[in-house]
Amino acid sequence: MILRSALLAACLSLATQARADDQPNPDLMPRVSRYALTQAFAHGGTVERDGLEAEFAPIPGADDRAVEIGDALDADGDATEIHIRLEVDEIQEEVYPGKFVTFWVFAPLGQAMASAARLPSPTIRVQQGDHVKVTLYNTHYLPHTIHFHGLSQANDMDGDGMDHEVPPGQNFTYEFTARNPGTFFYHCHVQEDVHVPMGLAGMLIVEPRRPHNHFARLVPGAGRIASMGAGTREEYAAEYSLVYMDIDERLNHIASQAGDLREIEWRMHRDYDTTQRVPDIFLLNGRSFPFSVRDTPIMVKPDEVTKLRVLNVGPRAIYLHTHGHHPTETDADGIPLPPAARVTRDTFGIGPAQRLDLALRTGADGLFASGPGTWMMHDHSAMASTNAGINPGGSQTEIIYEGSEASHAAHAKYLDPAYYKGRVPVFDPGVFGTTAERYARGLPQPGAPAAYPTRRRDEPDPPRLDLIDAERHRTVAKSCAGRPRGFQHITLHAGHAYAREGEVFAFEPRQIHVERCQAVEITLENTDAIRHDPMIPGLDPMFVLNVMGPGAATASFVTPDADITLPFHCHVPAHDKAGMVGELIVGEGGAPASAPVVAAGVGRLLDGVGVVIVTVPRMGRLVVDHEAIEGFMGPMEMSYPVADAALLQGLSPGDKIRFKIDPGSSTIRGIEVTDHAK
Ligand SMILES: [Cu+2]
Repeated sequence: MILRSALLAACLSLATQARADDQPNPDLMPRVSRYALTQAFAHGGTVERDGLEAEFAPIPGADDRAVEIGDALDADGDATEIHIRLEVDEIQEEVYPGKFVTFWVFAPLGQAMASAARLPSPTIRVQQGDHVKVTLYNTHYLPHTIHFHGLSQANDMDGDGMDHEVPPGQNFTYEFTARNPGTFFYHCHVQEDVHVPMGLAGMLIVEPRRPHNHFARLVPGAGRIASMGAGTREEYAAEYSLVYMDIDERLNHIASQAGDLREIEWRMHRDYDTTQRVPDIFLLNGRSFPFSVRDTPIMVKPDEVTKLRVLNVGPRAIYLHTHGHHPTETDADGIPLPPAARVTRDTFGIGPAQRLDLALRTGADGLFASGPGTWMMHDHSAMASTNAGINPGGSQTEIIYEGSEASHAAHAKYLDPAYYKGRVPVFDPGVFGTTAERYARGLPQPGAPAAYPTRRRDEPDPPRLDLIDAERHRTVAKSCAGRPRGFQHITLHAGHAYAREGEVFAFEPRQIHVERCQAVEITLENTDAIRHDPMIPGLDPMFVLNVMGPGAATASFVTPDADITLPFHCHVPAHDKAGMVGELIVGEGGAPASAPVVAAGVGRLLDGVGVVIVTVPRMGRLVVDHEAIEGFMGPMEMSYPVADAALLQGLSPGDKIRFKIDPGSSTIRGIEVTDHAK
């Protein structure tokens, strides 16, 4: 089940205390209302209601405390006090078909069994005049900061990374007043030549101040902005946040390759040389072609103006070219340009850290726009149109008019991972009088020297974190069904203070001895100023605790009636890697009796029943709260890849489903809705 915070419960009760004669129509209420200003909601228009709903909608996978909407100090009908809570997660993203890359991102504060982490780091949106607090919970194994780039702020809030590092396990709250509307960004300033390309950067938008101005304050990733601010809506029909970056995959690979944290630090900061970097992957909002078109298409209608907020996070300039259209530059680095300086052109050079706000006019006037269709929009530097040297790829997307056809991004050839491994001929082999099978006969010997820069040899793919995660959460033992024969209380200490050489976070004790069929009560004492989520993933029902520290919490479970050793770990991303693993030894201990289901069930699909938490089409994943899947996984909320993103179509949060899962790859291969949520 999704854990709901006490805060949410408290605010829900507050909402139900509204005066009877002032009750808003429940059909129009936000799905999760924790908003005290129900007057505004009841008497505002549709747009304001939509804004409110977006402002208070929970972020799937995030703790409710990720965004805290405070008081309206200026009494203008919307909140002035905004508190955002971020953590630092290590994640993997499939950036183009078959290519999984490890990143570090700022993410909305997570909850026990889920995560809202994705690339790029989330878009923060505040309003001019807002008093903003951003708490950085450093859940990662290296020090980090947040630097709010371009904002006017006090010197001790600058997060510059020289004197203000937030160590692992600690938190720090940055505070600023958003003085000027515009497009800004935030990023880590510790070892920034490495930490920014690893993904620790996101867009920060300061909306113009308007009364009754409601919109989503923290948006995972970037892309089309669904709930526009009132000031932007006055001038624009739609709005997009576009975050461009490039990476040198060899750097990102280090985080998933090395075993010891000291080795990761040394390889990233002492062995890898930023001055020798050669980027090979080019990202728009965390994706390369064809996924960039799928996830960030610029959808337009004729005779509209669309606002494009463009941020270049990467270390090289981009040259953004819009086919068929001439946008106008309206703001540079968060400052409005005087009318005489508002240049209209077809290619915009944008240096590292720079932001350009572009007004994209559509239609067929022959100057600003050339008419309906599907038009490319891409970084015109040659390398940026490739995925590691294979074209078409890179950060390109498309301006797509309503009713226009999908582009070549939908072509099966480009969705085949083999294409980007260089194993598919560029052109039809018939051009050369041959076939795909006979094509290789015309190639030089493997390893033959070449007098030009060649593609990097295929490195071994990094371990797939999602598959490992699913694998280690399989049920291997059930709690004793009968009445427990005994009771034991255990205090488990957690935090940086218990780490040994080479570790950052750890538990103490690391081995817990318990009896068979015994009730065990565990009190977790978390000495860090971040969350730790101890969990026994192989036990059914699953045991998990989510403790924001410093602080303690207690929960119980019953041990299996068998001699077995069950690993336990902290479920926060990468905490097991940082040292937070241990063993629960039941009775004499021992390996699980049942062989893993993979060996027995090759080719056999298992049946699952559950409730949809959220679909993530951009990642081809389904997060589902499911019942036990016999021999595979206990009842839990889990994120699984789906064999085809089309399986997710038509699914809504709350839908009850039946699904077929391949236990070997933990991939869902079929979904059937048994009961729609609405
Ligand atoms: Cu932890």
